[in-house]
Amino acid sequence: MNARIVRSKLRAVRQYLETRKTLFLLVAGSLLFAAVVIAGSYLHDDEVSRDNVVGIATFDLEVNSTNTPGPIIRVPALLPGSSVTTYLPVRLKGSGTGKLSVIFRNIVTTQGTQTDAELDAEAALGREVYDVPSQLYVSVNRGSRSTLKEGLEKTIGILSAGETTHVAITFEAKTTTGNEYQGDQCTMDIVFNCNQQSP
Ligand SMILES: [Ca+2]
Ligand SMILES: [Ca+2]
Repeated sequence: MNARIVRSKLRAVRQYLETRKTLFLLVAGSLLFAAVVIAGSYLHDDEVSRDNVVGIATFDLEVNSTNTPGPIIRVPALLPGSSVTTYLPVRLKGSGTGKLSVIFRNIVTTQGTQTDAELDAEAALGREVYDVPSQLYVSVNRGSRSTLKEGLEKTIGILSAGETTHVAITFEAKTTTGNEYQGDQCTMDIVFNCNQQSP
């Protein structure tokens, strides 16, 4: 066997040994990784609660057992110095507590049918007069009186969930109302407002 052949065989042996070493290192690394993973996999357990729900509560005011109460007062001929009171149930359905108030909005005044006495009074004043709200007091649940005006708000109080309260709204024509207001009228919306209070 000549020297060239011997060197060739020795090189082949070295390559074989290098390949074995690499394989050994790969296998050893894999075994070490697996050992670490298995060592960190302690016991465990899961429980699942299904069909959970979160929604928003309802908060629904009803006046006279309806959402569309229509007119609640129709008194076209109130005498100065007299008053009229209307009573009606107001209910808060659903959840929560609310602060209830009444607001007078969209007030429209009209001259109406004019009598000779009214025409004489307006002639003496030199102008037409039909500002009816200025001649009306409003009170709620016999509370303080306020002259009716656009946006007037009267607080009623706190309503609990499911509670029904009876609200009395009183209109009173002032004793100072004169002939210039005969037959005059005003119309308005009466808004029942309920605001949720902090839980
Ligand atoms: Ca409602
Ligand atoms: Ca008038």
